This record gives sequence, C-alpha cells and structure tokens, in this order.
Amino acid sequence: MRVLTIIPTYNEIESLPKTLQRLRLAVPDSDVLIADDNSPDGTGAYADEIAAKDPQVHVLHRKGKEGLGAAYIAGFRWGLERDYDILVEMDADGSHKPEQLPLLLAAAESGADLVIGSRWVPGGSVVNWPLHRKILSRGGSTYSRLMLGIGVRDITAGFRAFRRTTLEKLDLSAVESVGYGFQVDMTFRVARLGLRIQEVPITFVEREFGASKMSGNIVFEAIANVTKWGLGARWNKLTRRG
Ligand SMILES: Nc1nc2c(ncn2[C@@H]2O[C@H](COP(=O)(O)OP(=O)(O)OP(=O)(O)O)[C@@H](O)[C@H]2O)c(=O)[nH]1
Ligand SMILES: [Mg+2]
Repeated sequence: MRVLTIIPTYNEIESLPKTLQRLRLAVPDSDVLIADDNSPDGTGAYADEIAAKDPQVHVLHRKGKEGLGAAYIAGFRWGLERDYDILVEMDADGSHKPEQLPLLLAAAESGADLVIGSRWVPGGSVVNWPLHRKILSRGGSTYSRLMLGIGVRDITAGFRAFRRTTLEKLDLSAVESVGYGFQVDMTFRVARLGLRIQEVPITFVEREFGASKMSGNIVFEAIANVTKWGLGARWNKLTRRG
C-alpha cells in the first residue's frame, strides 16, 4: 500500500530535521508531505532543501498560519489526488515516535478505517507531561466521549492513519475547527459513518524544542464545539423520533 505521512509545521526548525530523519529510517517506504504555513523561522526553506535531495519528500507551502486543521485538509487533498492508500498525520515536534508508525500502519492494512495512536488505552503513555496536561487531555477525551457517544479513549490524539476510502467518504470542506477540535471533528465524522476506528497504544513524548501552539483559545474552541455537536446529535435524535 502506498503511504503518505503528512507533517504540518509552524516554526519547527529545531525539531523537523530529527523527526524527518527518524521517519525516513523507520518507515522508508512512506512518502512525506510537509505542510508548512510560511514559518518565519525558515522551516519551509529547510523542507525544500531536503525535498531537493530526496524524491520521497514533498513540501506544500501555504500562505500563512491558518491552523493545523486547514494544513491537514490541504495535505489530504494533495495525497488523494496522488493515489496514496493510507494517509498519516504526524506532528513535527517529536511527540509522535516515527518508530511506532509501523504499528498504526499494520492496523490500517488489516482493515481499520481510522487508526488512532492512543495515549489513553492500556499500554499507551505520556512522557514528560505535567499533571495539568494529563488531566486536560484525559478530561477532554472523557467529556467528548460522553457528549458524542463514541467509544474512543484518546479523541484529540494527532498520530493517526486514515485509509483513503475513509477520507473519500468525508466532506472535507465541512470540517470545522483549527486546533484539537479538528481531531475530534474528524473522529466524530468517521464514527457517524459507522466506519471502524481502532486505537493502538503509543508512547507520546513531550516536545523538547520549540514552542507549543496550544492555547486557551484552542481548548475553548474544542470544548465549545464538542458541546455543540453533542447537543446537536441528541436534538436530531429527539426530533426524528417525535
Ligand atoms: N501548518 C501548520 N502547522 C501547525 C499549525 N499549528 C500547529 N502546527 C503543527 O502541528 C503540530 C502539532 O502542534 P503543537 O504545537 O505540537 O501542538 P500540540 O502537539 O497540540 O501541543 P503540545 O502538546 O504542547 O506540543 C506541530 O508539528 C506544529 O508545528 C498551523 O497553524 N499550521
Ligand atoms: Mg506537540
């Protein structure tokens, strides 16, 4: 199966070189697409240098910072136009171990429509996170699970593998949200189609370099959207019955 690993970047010049090197070693068959939002620190130019030497590395330059969701949607479209069978989401900051990508790919190849690298299933873990980040992540996942009525333990996780057929069934232009909410939105859409979602345990490592793009706004957006979607789904059920 042809695999494309999409890495969205915004100011990741300290992390991207190592991540890319590890990925090319760990999964040499996967092509790579770096979706850069015109990073002021030169991440896009660095990606171009690598792409000039390595035909399996590609770069999608975007105008400016529009959020991880928009970068992924553009990356998915790029990959779908080019006949990839599996499209992977992976962060540049070293949090997702490229060495664990084969676990996700194995699950996708054996039939899962969406594979989620999960911190919150048995065997999954987080390295170097302060307690408040763990609480926020687990609490957010639990709230979303209850609100949306889907059984995924790590719903905001960003290390994922989609079969192309899954993405083809979604209306990508309808996907909202920029931050974590994007991952929740995608999961909810896949679940509503009745497709098979499988979580595989991963070891998530807190970034060593560079700055997190997480903000109060992103958290707020995610909570507000989950509440809206959850209530909307309940309302639809009620009115269809009535
Ligand atoms: N193209 C693009 N990439 C982004 C944007 N925001 C974040 N990213 C990338 O998305 C990945 C995840 O972003 P992080 O800042 O690590 O956010 P996070 O992983 O949710 O937060 P931390 O756990 O604190 O690291 C990284 O590779 C970022 O460079 C954006 O607006 N545009
Ligand atoms: Mg990160």
